[in-house]
Amino acid sequence: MSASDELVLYGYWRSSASYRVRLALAIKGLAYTQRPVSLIADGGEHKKAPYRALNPQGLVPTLVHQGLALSQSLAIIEYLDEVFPDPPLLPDGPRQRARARAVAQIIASDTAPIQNLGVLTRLETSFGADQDQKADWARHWIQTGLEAVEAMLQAEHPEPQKARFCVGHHPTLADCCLLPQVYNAERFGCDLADMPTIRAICANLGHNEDIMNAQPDKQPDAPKQ
Ligand SMILES: N[C@@H](CCC(=O)N[C@@H](CS)C(=O)NCC(=O)O)C(=O)O
Repeated sequence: MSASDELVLYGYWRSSASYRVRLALAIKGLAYTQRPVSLIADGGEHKKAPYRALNPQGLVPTLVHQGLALSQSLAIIEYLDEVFPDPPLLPDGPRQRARARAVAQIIASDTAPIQNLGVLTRLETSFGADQDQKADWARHWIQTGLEAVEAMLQAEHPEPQKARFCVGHHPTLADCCLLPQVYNAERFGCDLADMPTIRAICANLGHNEDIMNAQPDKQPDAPKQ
């Protein structure tokens, strides 16, 4: 049995952090078993003791590999890159690696956490925000984060429409973060018209069948159409 046979992903179909890890697994061609954790059913399975035993923070995703439970999507992706190095998920050289990590962190550290389910729920329960106000909040922070990413990517890609990947010549950690954030952007109705580099990269990544199969709607726990 190869090491990859023992990968188990605990995630939720619409979770952008879970989507990041699915993309990394897809790009590396790694087989894995999915164990869906509903963030909605019964107040959220992620908050219950059985899941917290695996992930004390009570957030998805968790990746279990050979008995080791790993949390935090960026840490998981870097772990996968170290244990299964081909194809790599970081570009060549320190400059490009720093760029890829910066894009990933704008999204995973400075954007997604402000618009995740827990924050939006707290806006409602503590401050009385309604659906429209919560959506407006999410849209604002996603728009702000993606505008910064677009500006960074334009520095990498002088001809935005020809951009294929965030950094370098193959999909990286940065692309694993970009696609889920754009999915969220579309969900909340952000305006991506002035983001030609992001749109070109997403369109290019969309040609890859493995990447497409990692999309939220294609997951076993997604609502049936
Ligand atoms: N920094 C974490 C974020 C994990 C996270 O926020 N997961 C969300 C789904 S994308 C979650 O579990 N939300 C449940 C909640 O907020 O109650 C990572 O990158 O893995």
